[in-house]
This record gives sequence, C-alpha cells and structure tokens, in this order.
Amino acid sequence: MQVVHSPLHARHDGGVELHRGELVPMYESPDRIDHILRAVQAAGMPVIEPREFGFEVLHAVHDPAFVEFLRTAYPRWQAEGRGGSMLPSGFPARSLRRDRVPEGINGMMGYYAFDAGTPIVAGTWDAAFAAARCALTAAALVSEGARAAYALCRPPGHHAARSVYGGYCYLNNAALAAQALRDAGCARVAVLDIDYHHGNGTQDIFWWREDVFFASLHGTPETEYPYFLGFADERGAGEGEGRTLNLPLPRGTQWPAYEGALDVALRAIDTFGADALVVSLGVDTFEGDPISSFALDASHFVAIGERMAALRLPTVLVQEGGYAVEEIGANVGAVLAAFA
Ligand code: OKP
Ligand code: ZN
Repeated sequence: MQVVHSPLHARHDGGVELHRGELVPMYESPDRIDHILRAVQAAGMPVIEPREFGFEVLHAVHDPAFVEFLRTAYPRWQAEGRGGSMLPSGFPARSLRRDRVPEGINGMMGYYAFDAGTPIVAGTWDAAFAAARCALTAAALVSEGARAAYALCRPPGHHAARSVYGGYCYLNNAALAAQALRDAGCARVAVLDIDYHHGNGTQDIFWWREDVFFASLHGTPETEYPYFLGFADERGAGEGEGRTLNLPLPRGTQWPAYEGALDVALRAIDTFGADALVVSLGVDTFEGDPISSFALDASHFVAIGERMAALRLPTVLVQEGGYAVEEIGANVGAVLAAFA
C-alpha cells in the first residue's frame, strides 16, 4: 500500500485548546503523524510525497470565497499587527444575521467557523493544502489502477463542509478524494467514515448527491461532538435522498455492537453499487483515546481492515482522527496491513 505524506503538515500546530475547563495542548498534534509514519515505514510501505495541484482544485467541493478566506486569513491577521493563533469570538447563531459575510477578519472567522477549537496559525494553510494534495494524489493513484492508497493527512478533514471549518478540520480531504474519483470516471463512489466523530462536513458536501453515498459510524451526537449533525434520521435530500446513512452509537460501544453497525454500512455500500470507496479513517474509536468513548482495540482494527477489503473496491484511505498518540501507529498500521 502506497502512503502519501507531506512534511508540510508540521507547519500547523494549533497550540492549546479548551478541554473540560482547562487549556491543554491540542490533541490534534504534529507528533501523531510521526508515529503513523514510523509504523508504516516499519511495515515496509513505500512513502511518497503528494503531487502538485493548483488551489483551484479545491473548488470542486468548497466555496471559492471560503477557500480564499482560509488562504489569506493569517496574512490579513498579521497585516493588522497580530500574531499567535486565530480563533473566532462570535458566531452567527440563531438570533443573528448570516446573510452577509463580514468584512473584518474577526467577523469573517466567526462566519466561516463552527467552533472555537480550530485555530488558524501561520502554517495552517500550507499544511491543510498539503493534506488535500495527499488525498488527491492517493485518489489519482487509485484511478490509475492501484488497488488502494493511503493518504496520511494532517490536519484532518471530515468536519470541513462546503464553506465551514471546525473540528480541527479546514479542507475536506476525503470529499476531495471522492470527487476526484468521480471526475476520473467512477460513476458511483461511497465514503465510509469510521472516525469516532460524525463527518458532518462530508455529509454536507454530498447531501444532495445521488452519485456519492455517505455512510458513517460514530458516537451519538446526543452527547458527542459535533452535537448538531449525525442523527439516524438524516438520510440525504432531493436526488440524494437515501444516499446518507448515519449509524450513531452510544458512549461505551464495544466490538459486538460496532461490528453489527459496520456490517450494516458495508452492506449498504454494496447495495449502492459503488465503483470506488473512500474511507475516512479515524482511529479515535480506540479504547485508550483521550477524547472519545468507544472500546475498540488493535485486534478490532484488523477486523475492520479485513471487512473493508472484502468489498473488493478500489479504495482511498484518508487519515482523520486518533489521539492516543503512543498507539496511533499500531492502530492505523493494523487497518492498513489487514486491508492489504
Ligand atoms: C476531530 B476528528 C475540545 C472539544 C472539541 C473537537 C473534536 C474534533 C475531532 N476539547 N473537540 O473527528 O477526530
Ligand atoms: Zn474524530
């Protein structure tokens, strides 16, 4: 399995986040990638750099004005004499107007963000765009005939919607890969999101689409982030009706219940008749994850890799979450080795 990785990820380091009443180092940290990289190299997987793309390629799934905001946000912030990390301090919630994009950088941040835990720093754009290129390169390898490819993306992407960022995510790497597969001639693409958190951004991007099926297993938004999307009654709309499948699971979910839900998702993808698969591969379902509450272990990640491979579809695996840094390499390695 080829691994697509860019060292530019390290330019993004958000610093601290507010967690359970305290400022703590961000769980989404650069060393996550170092651990995964060591594991895939130890397993003998070849690691390559992403290909070049112009940023206009992002407009396939993102609003151009949103892309422009992300690309220019930090330089604008610096032009106003500021440094450190950019976080929004006000959002257009229900009683406020959201029919206009603010001119000032602070208002603009609140307009485009959906949480205050996703900082923009000097290197965020370089890292996020590099992660997008990793996903696009993995999709290109698969459309050129590879059975599978793994995009070692950081920052992650599945919370980023068409014109909204949040949940440590800026650009939706998995959605870009899915759209690239469509553009390369796959008539039907399925996205299977097995990150602990609901992939609200991917769901948003493909909500109306008949040609891209989105299935997600995740901690129930009744209690888990992102709280406001990912319920079982969300099934897509218009031509996309029935093309979204949400399988929310309670905190504490263990393998038997998880396995049952995974089978439901895999059967639905099979019935849909996908020509290619994109996996949003989060391993924050691990029992030791510091911000999540499922109880999977490395043996379960092997089983997940085997079951996904049994679909026998050309597959792009895209890294999403996973915050138990010491074990993240073994957990991702287990999925990839079992798949291959
Ligand atoms: C990203 B991915 C911070 C609360 C907000 C955001 C979680 C984002 C998860 N203490 N947490 O899906 O792994
Ligand atoms: Zn997650």
